[in-house]
Amino acid sequence: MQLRSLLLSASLVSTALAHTRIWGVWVNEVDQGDGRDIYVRSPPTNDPLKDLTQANIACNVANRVVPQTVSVKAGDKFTFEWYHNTRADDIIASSHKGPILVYIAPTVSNGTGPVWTKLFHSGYENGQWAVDELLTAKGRHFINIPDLPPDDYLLRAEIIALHEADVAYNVNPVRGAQLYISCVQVRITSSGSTAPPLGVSFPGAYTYSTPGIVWNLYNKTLDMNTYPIPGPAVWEGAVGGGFEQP
Ligand SMILES: *[C@@H]1O[C@H](CO)[C@@H](O)[C@H](O)[C@H]1NC(C)=O
Ligand SMILES: *[C@@H]1O[C@H](CO)[C@@H](O)[C@H](O)[C@H]1NC(C)=O
Ligand SMILES: [Cu+2]
Repeated sequence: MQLRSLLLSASLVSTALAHTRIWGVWVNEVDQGDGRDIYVRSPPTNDPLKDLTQANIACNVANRVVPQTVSVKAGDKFTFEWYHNTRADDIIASSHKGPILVYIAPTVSNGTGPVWTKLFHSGYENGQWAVDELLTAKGRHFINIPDLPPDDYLLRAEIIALHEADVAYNVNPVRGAQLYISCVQVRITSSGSTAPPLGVSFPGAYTYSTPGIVWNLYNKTLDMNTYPIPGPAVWEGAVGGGFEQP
């Protein structure tokens, strides 16, 4: 939420700053503990990114090696847990509706180059945005780990909040889609043989004219069911995901 909107609507002040980042993860329903700066390349604040051309669109502004990795194997249920200020709080302002996406890249790439493969995305389904489902699930969404070769990987979880996305950031830098991104260091220990295909680059995968980066949530004649989730199709080697009801 930006200052101009705050001034226009004081009633929104209490939720306007309910921004988000990842607290930690669960593997097969087992809590892996506080991951912040431990196995999550945690951004220093929960502020969104809006400039799609910056290197930090890959793994946010603090993309640096953290000391631990989370061990997983093919088929594991891997759950991301988001938070606002403290664990299990209000997660993200309910106004911040939009899709949720998960990508993977080899850690050795540091997220640079055409290395990102999409494993999951959810936009608008059954009258709900992915962010609505995330809130119902108390900040949790999951993927199943695909059968990839053993290696260290970065899992990039992303929320694209559309509440000011009726115009692109490069046209009006006060508004634009808000991207919340956290990368988690994992190590796949199972012995798959299918490497993820060459993927997309961040920055690069999204531009200001990519369908779904500009979208007017408040346009009553626009069918939300036609919302195009940004980025490539989900890779056919991906094995699903969703929102974990607590
Ligand atoms: C990793 O990428 C980030 C940009 O996302 C950059 O700031 C950082 O220096 C890179 N680290 C290494 C080790 O290349
Ligand atoms: C609302 O959506 C309709 C249908 O896509 C479109 O024709 C119209 O221009 C949109 N209006 C605004 C204000 O974005
Ligand atoms: Cu906001």
